[in-house]
Parts: sequence; structure tokens; C-alpha cells
Amino acid sequence: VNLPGADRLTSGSPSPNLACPSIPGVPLMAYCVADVEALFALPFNDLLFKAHSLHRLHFDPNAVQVSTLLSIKTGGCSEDCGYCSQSARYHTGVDSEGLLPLSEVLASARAAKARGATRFCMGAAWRGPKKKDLQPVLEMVRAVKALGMETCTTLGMLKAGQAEQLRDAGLDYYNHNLDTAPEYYGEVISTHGYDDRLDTLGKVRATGLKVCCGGIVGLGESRSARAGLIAQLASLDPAPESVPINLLVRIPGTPLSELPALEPIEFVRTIAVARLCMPTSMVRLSAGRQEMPDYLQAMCFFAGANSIFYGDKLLTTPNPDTDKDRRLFATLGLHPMATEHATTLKANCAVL
Ligand code: SAM
Ligand code: DTB
Ligand code: SF4
Repeated sequence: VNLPGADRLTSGSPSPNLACPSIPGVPLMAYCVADVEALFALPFNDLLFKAHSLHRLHFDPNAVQVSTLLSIKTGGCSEDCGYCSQSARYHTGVDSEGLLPLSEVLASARAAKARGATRFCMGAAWRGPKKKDLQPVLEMVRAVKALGMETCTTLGMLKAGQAEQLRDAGLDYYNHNLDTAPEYYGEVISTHGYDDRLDTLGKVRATGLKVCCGGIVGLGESRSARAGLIAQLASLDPAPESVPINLLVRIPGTPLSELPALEPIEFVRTIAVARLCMPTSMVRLSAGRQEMPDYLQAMCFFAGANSIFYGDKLLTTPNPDTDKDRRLFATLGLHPMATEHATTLKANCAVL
């Protein structure tokens, strides 16, 4: 298959596409937005066939990585992200709470492990952690890691040295999303910018932590902006190990609550294009599954999604309950991906 960045598979590094106009303040992209838009425009069957074929080349098509999320610090956030229930600026019914005690976090992680999750992701509604905030989070990371689970945190923007502290405590992944294309970011968020996000992603990568970075669709963005988001993600060098694709959960009280729902087929296209542009990354079918019928999720798995959040809550909104997901896996013949399996596949892909 003739795909943008196919050379990445053989050479191990992206080739900058100099014909593509660069956006001020944003690194030159290896993926041209126009190339990604061309993938979006393919006939649906061709797009899905290409995406699924590439998916099978790199992954067991029936294995899905399973992570559980916990909000360790909910609400009261200083930022104004227009989709978020946790911004202090919107009346969403989500109250501001303090950091959860270690015992509660550990109990949650143990329960997630018992239900079959291999990774535990801890999220905090912060612009970024203050110095005093980080110590208790480091304790949580150490304790969850000691249970034998992979660890992930999403704490907002990091200051110098904080990524190293997290790594040294045993953190495996840091989640920090670019959320949308650079030109649309200011329509959704005004309290921080795209460069701030890229700066934190650079710090995370430089420490050797694995990067979990994706975005949200259904924010009222154009298809071109969806292509722009994927071009940005695929141009991170190396591409993120994990790419969450969130479908906007429309939260009453937020500025984006009244937007129309994204066309389901367009969502499947987004997953397929993410798979094509990031062949060896885990593509996570993230927020929005609660509203997706089984057949739509099945199409997403066929298009190349191979990880989910598992457990009846995301951060503040519902997720399908675990019984429902077990039935879905049984219906589709899917099985949870073992941690070592994911790592080995990634390692194998790196030497292809
Ligand atoms: N405060 C940190 C930050 O902004 O990076 C970490 C938590 S924040 C809630 C993590 C991510 O959740 C956001 O970047 C966004 O992609 C996703 N998210 C938040 N609210 C959402 C919503 N209503 N629908 C879909 N995704 C959402
Ligand atoms: C990500 O990309 N999606 C997750 C996780 N990373 C932190 C969060 C989804 C949040 C959905 C809205 C809520 O539950 O508040
Ligand atoms: Fe705060 Fe993160 Fe929500 Fe933005 S997405 S308001 S930074 S919790």
C-alpha cells in the first residue's frame, strides 16, 4: 500500500515533507495535511480495507489493550477547555474535590486489575501539577506499579524536572493530548496554547517516558482540522505509542454542549486514518463509547482501534459497564492484549 510515511517503517524516521506549508510556531510536519485529507476522502471500503490490512500487519487484529481510568483530582480546573466538565468556569455539576488519598487510589487500581485491566491511568484536573502536588502523585505511581500494572498519568503541563520525577517513580506513560489541529485550538481553549502542549510532550519524550497523545473529534472542527490533528500526531518523532481518539462527550453547561453529533461514519474514518498514519501505535477508542452501538465499535476495531478504557466511568462521565464490554468482546471474538504482547509487537515493529 502506498501510504504517507511508509518510509518510516523501513527507515525508522519520518521524512519531512518540505512541500507542505508550515504553521508558525509548530514544527515542520512529516505528514502533509493534504495527504491526510486525501486518505479521509477515499471511498469508505478502500479506506477500511487499507487500514485493516496495515493493522493486521503489525498487530493481532483480535487483541485489544485494556486500561482503566481514575480521576484522582476532580473539578475546579483553572483552564477553559470548552469541552470539559472540570473547568471551574462552567456550571456542569462537577464539584471541585481534593486529591484522593493513596488508599482509595490503590483500592481502585486493585479492583481494575482484578477485572482484567493491565494499565491504570490517573487523571488530575490541573493546568499542571504544582511542586507540592507532585509528591503524593509519585507515591500513587509507585504503589500502582508495585501491583504489577502499567502506570499512566495525565496531570496537565509539566515543569522542568517533573517528567523525570514521574519516570523515576515508575511511570510508564504520560497522557497529554493535542486535542485538535493547531489552527482550531484557539476556538476551543484560550488559557494555554498549542506550543505549551508541544513543550510538555517534548519534555515527556526526552525523559524516555512513553507518550500517550491524541485528541477529540466532534468539537465542530472541519474534516481538514481532523486531518490536521492526525498530521500533527503522526509528525511527532517518534509517533506517540498510544493515540486516544475521543468522541466529544457533550456536557451540559460547557460551551460545546449544543453541538451536533459527529457523523458515525466520519468517526470510523478518523480511526482508520489514524491507523494508516501511525501504523505501529496503539489507537485507543476513548471517550464516547457509551453512546456508540456495538456495530459502530466493531467497525472502529476493524478500522484499527486496538485499545479501550474499561470500567464504568471515564473521569467524570459514564463508560459502558464491564459486563457490557465483556459481552461485546465475546460477540466480536476479541480478547484482552497481554502487556508483554503489546511491548513485544512494538519492539518487533521498530526493527522492521
Ligand atoms: N488536565 C489535564 C489535561 O488537560 O491534559 C488532564 C485531564 S484532561 C480531562 C484529559 C483529556 O480528556 C483532554 O485532553 C481531552 O482530550 C479529554 N476530554 C476531556 N473532556 C472530554 C469530553 N467532554 N469529551 C471527550 N474528551 C474529553
Ligand atoms: C483521553 O484521551 N481520554 C481520557 C483520558 N485520556 C484521560 C479522558 C476522557 C474524559 C471524558 C470526559 C470525562 O469523563 O470527564
Ligand atoms: Fe482542566 Fe484538563 Fe479539563 Fe482543560 S481538559 S479544563 S486542563 S481538566
